[in-house]
Amino acid sequence: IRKNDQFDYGMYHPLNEINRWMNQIQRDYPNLIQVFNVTQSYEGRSVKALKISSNFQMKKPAIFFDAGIHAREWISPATLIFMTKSLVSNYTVDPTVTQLLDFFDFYIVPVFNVDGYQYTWTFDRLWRKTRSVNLNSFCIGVDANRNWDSHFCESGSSTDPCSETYCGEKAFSEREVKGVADFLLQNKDTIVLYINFHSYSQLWMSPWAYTTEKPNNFEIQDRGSIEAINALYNVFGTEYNHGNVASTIYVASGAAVDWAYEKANILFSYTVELRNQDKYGFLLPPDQIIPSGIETFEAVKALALYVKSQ
Ligand code: ING
Ligand code: ZN
Repeated sequence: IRKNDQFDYGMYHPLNEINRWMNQIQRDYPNLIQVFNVTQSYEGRSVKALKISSNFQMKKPAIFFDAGIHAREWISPATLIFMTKSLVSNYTVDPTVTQLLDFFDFYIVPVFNVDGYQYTWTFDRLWRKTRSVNLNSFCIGVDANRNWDSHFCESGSSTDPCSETYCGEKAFSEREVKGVADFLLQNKDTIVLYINFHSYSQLWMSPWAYTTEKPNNFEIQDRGSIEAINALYNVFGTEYNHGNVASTIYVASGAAVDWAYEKANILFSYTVELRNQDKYGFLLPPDQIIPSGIETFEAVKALALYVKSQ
């Protein structure tokens, strides 16, 4: 049997190839994967997700991962794609994966900002925002990680449509953001762990982003980050830092990680900055995709086990 072997996990792929991969891996693992549309983008593309479950009849606690909320951060979709394959191909093979898949359902959105991602392949490799047209401005796009309805457009975000951190006309002005947020709310009673993947800087972070004050649950959340980065370090010695977003990187409001914790009641809400520290920035060479996938998968497994034990 051919098992999805035409997809090269060690390369970056344009959106049409990623969508084709989703359909292919669903066909290869029909008992473990269902592909569905979360929402439509501004330009009318589907924002697709995979549900990974060892039993689609059961309603289990769920884990939600998204990548590519910022278009240029190519290592995030690539890492999530690799981790998806690792999850399904290790079910009944690796006891930890088996245990996790029998306990949790996984929802995975490999490319959140589909219009922006496509644009980075065709016109501007360093595009970050969505591709929506702004009123009263020639500048395009909104920062999809400043557009959430949690301390919307307070500090660390801009009201200037030409800024890279433009928050948008109003919270959830962006269809992609609204669509993912609605999905999280619809599954509020099951989702226990949320991870929003970015690059770069090698950081594993928890709320808050909007203030340097720490939430009540900071200790229990940060312990999860420590579990994750220790497991990650043990693979190739890659060093990650951890902490609350605002103290670890900078203050930013209207972010996914804050909204998931505050409004969707997901206690274990994280945002991760993947490889590398600063040598390549967003232009991480493709030979780092598989190492990033392997180490991040170990981190995610350790974090999921920690969440399961809480
Ligand atoms: N960094 C993130 C950004 O949106 C971040 C950092 C994460 C801020 C989570 C707030 C919440 O600016 C990158 N590289 O995009
Ligand atoms: Zn980002």
